Amino acid sequence: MFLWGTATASYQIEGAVAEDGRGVSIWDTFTHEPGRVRGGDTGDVACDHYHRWPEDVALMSDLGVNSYRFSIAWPRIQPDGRGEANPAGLDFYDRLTDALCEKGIAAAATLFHWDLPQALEDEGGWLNRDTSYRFAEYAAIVADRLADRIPMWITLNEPFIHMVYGYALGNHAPGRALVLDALPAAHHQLLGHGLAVRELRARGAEKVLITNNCTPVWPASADPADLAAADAYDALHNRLFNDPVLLGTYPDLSAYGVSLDCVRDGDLDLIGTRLDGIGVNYYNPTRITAPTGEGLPFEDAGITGYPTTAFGWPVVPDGLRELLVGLKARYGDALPPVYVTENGCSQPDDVGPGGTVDDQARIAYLDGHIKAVEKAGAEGVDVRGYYVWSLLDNFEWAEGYNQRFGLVHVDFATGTRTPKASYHWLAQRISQD
Ligand code: GBH
Repeated sequence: MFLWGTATASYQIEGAVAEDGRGVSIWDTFTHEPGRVRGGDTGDVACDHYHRWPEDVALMSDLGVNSYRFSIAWPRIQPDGRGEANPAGLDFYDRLTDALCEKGIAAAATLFHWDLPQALEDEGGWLNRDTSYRFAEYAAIVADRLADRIPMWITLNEPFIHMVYGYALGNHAPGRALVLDALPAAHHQLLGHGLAVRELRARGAEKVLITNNCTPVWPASADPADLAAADAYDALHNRLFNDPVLLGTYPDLSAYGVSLDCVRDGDLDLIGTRLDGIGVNYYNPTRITAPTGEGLPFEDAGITGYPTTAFGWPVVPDGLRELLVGLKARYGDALPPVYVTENGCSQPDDVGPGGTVDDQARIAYLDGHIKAVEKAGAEGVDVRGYYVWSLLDNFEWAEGYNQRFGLVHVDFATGTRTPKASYHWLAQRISQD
C-alpha cells in the first residue's frame, strides 16, 4: 500500500514548552536570544498542537492520509537528555499514537528533528561523541513504550541541514559557526543513527529509516572547474550522508582539506546497518559553480528561469524524478525502498473572503511533484510513500511564522485552523488512488 502522508516536527507545532516536565531544548535557548529569528518569533506556543492534537488528527482523517510523520521531542522524554524517562512526555505520544491507530493512520515517528536537549548542547552537542550514545538510550526508551504501535521509525531528520545550519553557519540552533570544523556533527549524528537502529530493532520496530535532505546538483557549466565544484558539493550534501548508511563508507573528502578523524573502528559497520527504507526530503536542485575566493570548494550559482515559492526557492518538479532516478543509479540494489518524507512549498496564503485560502500555486506544486514520483516509479525506482510538508502552517525555524507551508492555514493569534484549497485538492487526489 502506497503511503500518503503529511509531515510535521515537534518544535515547529507543539508549543507548551514548559508543560508536563519538558526540559529546555536548543531551540528554546536560540529563539529567546535577540536577533536569531525573524521578528523575535519563538516556538513557545506555535500551533498549540500539544493541546489541539485531537483536532489535528481529525483533520488528517478527513484528508484521507494513511500515514502521519511527526517527531518526538527528546526533551519531553528526557528533560536533561539522559537517564530516567519523564512519564508525562511518553504519555503525550502514547495518546497521539493511539488516536492515529484508531483512525487507521500509520504513525511514522522521527526521533530527532533538531530539538536537542540543552543539557547535551552544554556538553558539546553533536560535536561530542557521547551524544550518539545518549541518542541511542533515548531511542530505546521511546521504543520500549511505542514500538508495538508505531510501524515506521525515522532516526534523524536531515542531518546535513542540522550540521550546516546549526554548526557550520549558525543560522539555526545551536547557532555555532564553525564552517568545515562542523564535520564531527555529521559523524556523531550518523553514529547515533546506527546505534539507535540497533535499539529499535531489538524492541521489535517494524521499519527503521533515516531521512536525508537530498538535492540534485547541477554544474553551472561544462567547464572542468564547475564540474569539480559540483562534485565537491554533491559529496558534502548528498554522499556524505547517503554513502555511509547505504554502502557503509564515507566519500573521500581529503581533496577539500576535510578529514573525518573522529571516525573509530566499527563505527561504519553500525552506520551501514541495512535499513528498511530511506527517507528523502526534496525541495529543489542546487546549481553550483567554481569558487571565486578562498574557503569552500564550491559556490551556489542560484537557479533562474523557474517559478519560485514565497521563500524564493525554485520550483522544479522534475528535480524530484531526477533525484530518485539518480539514487537508484548510484546505489542499485543497495537502495532500499524510498519514501519521500517531505516535499512542499511556502506561499503567501492569505485568508480570502468567505474564509477560504485559494492556494492554487501549492496545488500546482504538489501535482507536479506527485507526477514526478510516478515517473520515477515508472523508471524503476521503488517509491513507497509521499508526505507533504506540512499539515499545518508552523514555526519555520529562522523565518519564524513568516513562511506558510501548511495544507491547513493557522491563525497564530487564535490557533484557528482553516483547510486550504490544496487540502481539498489532495483529499480528492488521494481518494482516486
Ligand atoms: C526541511 O528542511 C525541514 O525538515 C523542515 O523542518 C522545514 O520546515 C522544511 O524543510 C521547510 O523549510 O537553494 O536557496 O533555494 C529543508 C531544508 C534548506 C531545503 C534550504 C531547501 C533551499 C535553499 N531546506 N533549501 S535555496
